[in-house]
Amino acid sequence: MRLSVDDIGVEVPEGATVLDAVRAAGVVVPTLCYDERLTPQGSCRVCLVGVRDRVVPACTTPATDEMDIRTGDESARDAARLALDLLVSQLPARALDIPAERSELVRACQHFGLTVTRFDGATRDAGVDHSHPYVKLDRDLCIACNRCVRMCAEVQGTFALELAGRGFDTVVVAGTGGPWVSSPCVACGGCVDSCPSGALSEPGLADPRPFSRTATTTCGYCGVGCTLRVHVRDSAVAAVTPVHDGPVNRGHACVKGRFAYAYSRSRDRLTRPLIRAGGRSSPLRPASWDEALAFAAAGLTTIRDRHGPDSIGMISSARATNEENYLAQKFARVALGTNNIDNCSRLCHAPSAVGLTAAFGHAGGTNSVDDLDDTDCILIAGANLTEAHPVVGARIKQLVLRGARLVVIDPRRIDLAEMADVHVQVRPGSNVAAFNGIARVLIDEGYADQDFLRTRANGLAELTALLADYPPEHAARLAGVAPETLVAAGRLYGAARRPAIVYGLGVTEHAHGTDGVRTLSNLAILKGAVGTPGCCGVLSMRGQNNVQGASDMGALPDLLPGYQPVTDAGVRARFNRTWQAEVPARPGLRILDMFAAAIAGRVRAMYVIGEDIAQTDPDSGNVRRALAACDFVVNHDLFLSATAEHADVVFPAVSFLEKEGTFVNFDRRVQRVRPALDPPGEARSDFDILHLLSRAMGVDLGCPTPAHAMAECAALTPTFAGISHARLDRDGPLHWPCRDAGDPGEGRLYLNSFATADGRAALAARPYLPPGEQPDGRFPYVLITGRGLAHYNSGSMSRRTPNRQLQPREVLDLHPDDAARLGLADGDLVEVTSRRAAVTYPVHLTDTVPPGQTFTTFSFPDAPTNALTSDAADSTTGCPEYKVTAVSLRPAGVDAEKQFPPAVAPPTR
Ligand SMILES: Nc1nc2c(c(=O)[nH]1)N[C@H]1C(S)=C(S)[C@@H](COP(=O)(O)OP(=O)(O)OC[C@H]3O[C@@H](n4cnc5c(=O)[nH]c(N)nc54)[C@H](O)[C@@H]3O)O[C@H]1N2
Ligand SMILES: Nc1nc2c(c(=O)[nH]1)N[C@H]1C(S)=C(S)[C@@H](COP(=O)(O)OP(=O)(O)OC[C@H]3O[C@@H](n4cnc5c(=O)[nH]c(N)nc54)[C@H](O)[C@@H]3O)O[C@H]1N2
Ligand code: SF4
Ligand code: SF4
Ligand code: FES
Ligand SMILES: [Mo]
Repeated sequence: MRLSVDDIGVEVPEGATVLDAVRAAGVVVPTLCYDERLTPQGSCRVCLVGVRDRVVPACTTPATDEMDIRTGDESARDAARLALDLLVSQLPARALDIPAERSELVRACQHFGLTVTRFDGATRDAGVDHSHPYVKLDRDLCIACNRCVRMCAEVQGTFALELAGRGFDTVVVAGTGGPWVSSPCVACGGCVDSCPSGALSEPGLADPRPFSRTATTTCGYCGVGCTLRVHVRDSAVAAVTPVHDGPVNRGHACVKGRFAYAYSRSRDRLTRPLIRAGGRSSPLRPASWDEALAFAAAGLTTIRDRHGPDSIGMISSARATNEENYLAQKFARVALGTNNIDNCSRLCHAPSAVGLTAAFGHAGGTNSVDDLDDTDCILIAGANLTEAHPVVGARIKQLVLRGARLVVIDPRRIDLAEMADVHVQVRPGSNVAAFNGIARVLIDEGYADQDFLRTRANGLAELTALLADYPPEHAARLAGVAPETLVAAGRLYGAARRPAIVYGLGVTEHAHGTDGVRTLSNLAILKGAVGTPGCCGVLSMRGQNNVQGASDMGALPDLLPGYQPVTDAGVRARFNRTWQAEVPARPGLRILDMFAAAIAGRVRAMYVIGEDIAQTDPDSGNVRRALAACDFVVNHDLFLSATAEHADVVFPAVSFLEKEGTFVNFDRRVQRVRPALDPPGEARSDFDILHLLSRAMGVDLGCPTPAHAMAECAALTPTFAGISHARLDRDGPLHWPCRDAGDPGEGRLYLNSFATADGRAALAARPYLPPGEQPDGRFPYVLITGRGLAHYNSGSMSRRTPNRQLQPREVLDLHPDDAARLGLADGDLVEVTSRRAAVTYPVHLTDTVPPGQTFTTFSFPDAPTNALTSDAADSTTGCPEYKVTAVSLRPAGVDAEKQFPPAVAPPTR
């Protein structure tokens, strides 16, 4: 459509509003009840404009071809000014003290030349609610625009808010009206971000002083990869706000990315290198960089020269950038001369990398998250999205509210199970049986896309033969569910036009995790729901901010950057030429194998970057034995982690807030990371530390800056060849594969052919096999471990923030029937014993876990969950079976408050 705004000609798409046209023309019309993330409400009347002889609200009026819009129309302006004047007249004067860039209300007043409130003093005196650590309410500033309510409903899907009262007294209320902190609010910050008047605010925004710096970056917590703006004042983060056109988050965020930044200036951040120079029993002491580097270089060089390069095991960080991971694997292969390099992907989505590659060709999800917009049915397996990937969880809620069907396959009644059409409450470790049962339904009931199977897939005959053993009754019995439930799940997925599969660790962290990924992928292949126009494919919910990237960059024992095999002489030759070195041909050790080799004396040194293996890796007693068996341990971290306590050298690393580079999110999007803060003390980036250490060992790794490292990686890796910092800065995030500078990158993969050897998708015939660890008479319960909303993995960051007020301590979820049997009341202490250790937790009674199962996380060192977990691992990839641990429970009879005092976050500097 072509139309004009104050005589400026503009072109707007079909469906645009008058406001869209006004903004396209670059003309300012104030708005108060409007937010581009929400359905327009048209209630405040501040956006009135003239169209011919009428006065219309710009935000709700559709634009039409050749429309002549007049923003200066006198009657429109007068009416808008009056509406605003009335609103403002009810507010206390402090409403206008907020800096204009932080208040749409103040900007609107400036626009109309309103300087003081007319009825100053005639306020409601309704008071404040400061009960929540992050979301602060000043009721007197509420203008009842309803944006917070709509934000909570239409974007977050939590429905925590409503407007209560009448007329002058209308004000937002959380939950049933008690303190905000005890409402269902999940602290996504959406309402605060939308509030135009400052009624809803947050600690960092309450201070009227300007920010000294604002950086646009990518969240460093989870793999969703939200685009955030980090605002700095007094050399610390003052606030973080979501970028409204962030490609993944679209103006949304969660309690971690949005608010949990205080760790960055926590007093116990490491600010100087530490060394243990007097032998392993001496304490760690601060050292200069020169001394620590020389000490680390000598330690590693001695072991390499005495016991050979393969006597060193290196773990690179899925929290660090691509460029740092690129450099870390180059360090292992060039400076140490070993392929003993792995990353945290081993503990989560290694089965996805291997399983998805075998099924489709690439080691990542098949589609972009944007494709979910078009889905009519989502099948979620083993992913607790509203807590672990909250921004995607919120999106899925909205899709379901708009009519998409939902199948949830999870032993626990997670949040999304509450809105599911079918909840398949499988027994932990029985996915393959359930997925095979659903596959059987797809074939038997005619949902399989025979044409697709004939032209684009292999393996149907073998699969059909195997599925003879999986009629729904039998599959359901193995999975511990009713046959009708499996059939219903199969029918919903089968009948959908554009079904999507979204899965997480409930599929991968099992003794047969790769089989889980393959048998789940079967469903998409049978249905022809992958690699076809409009399809939604299979999304693997990668966990850490850069766990996809750490593997993409080749921090893997058998693969160089871009999943190029180290065993391929041609590939090695290319790397050798660029690196001026000899990449070893033999694949190296995986993480769990490094521990076994250390205990056996074959690995003598470990170099661990940004992973707290002593807390988060399985069977931590075993990990500690491995660390103790090493002659030398090097670690980089932000804090003195449990692993750092075992190290001989600890280098102080900087967080994502303090460095430059890129991350790859769960849907293969390469996104920029930019520094907002200066490093604390003498802390340095992992990038710089690797360079300094290699130089101290007499090796120059080249690529002096992160941009150079990305360029070198791109030149060596066909699938990243088109990616560079310059291009990301210019064009925004890019999906890989991105093969040249003109390639826009591929969100939806395989439209022409799959990237397997023969270009066809591969169905897999995999039988159900029992978990590695089974409950028995002595250990009758199954302990599931996983995530909660407020804390993140080891907790090293989230525990050092006010998130600690939201969840002060670890708890064990237990069904009330089990609790009654054990004589336990809510909050009592229970001792959990596995075949390896015993750990005490306060119990939390909930029927989200079925009887016989319990659930906890692993974010608190004083309840070391991984002392319990087993070393059983995926037979294909070595990914630990974190999701199934056989345990016994016993009342522990100690006062929970004494054993687990509700700690507050330590002070910040
Ligand atoms: N708040 C928060 N967010 C996080 C993290 C965090 O620590 N805290 N960590 C990040 C990381 S590293 C990762 S990898 C992701 C993980 O994200 P998710 O994969 O969603 O995380 P989990 O909670 O470990 O496991 C998911 C679900 O699997 C279910 N499950 C267990 N066993 C089975 C089974 O046999 N079959 C099926 N179908 N389901 C099963 C569990 O009940 C659980 O609900 O989250 C990331 N985001
Ligand atoms: N029982 C149980 N255990 C599990 C799991 C489970 O489901 N159940 N899940 C597993 C999974 S999926 C994962 S991903 C792991 C996560 O385990 P970890 O990787 O150990 O945990 P994180 O807390 O993500 O971060 C590790 C460390 O990195 C540091 N760090 C953060 N940013 C940086 C940086 O930029 N540079 C450096 N050098 N350090 C940094 C943090 O301070 C922290 O100490 O846990 C695994 N452990
Ligand atoms: S912070 Fe998020 S969840 Fe909480 S009330 Fe606001 S919009 Fe709702
Ligand atoms: S959803 Fe993930 S990436 Fe987004 S703000 Fe939360 S933790 Fe950060
Ligand atoms: S912004 Fe248009 S009516 Fe409120
Ligand atoms: Mo993870």
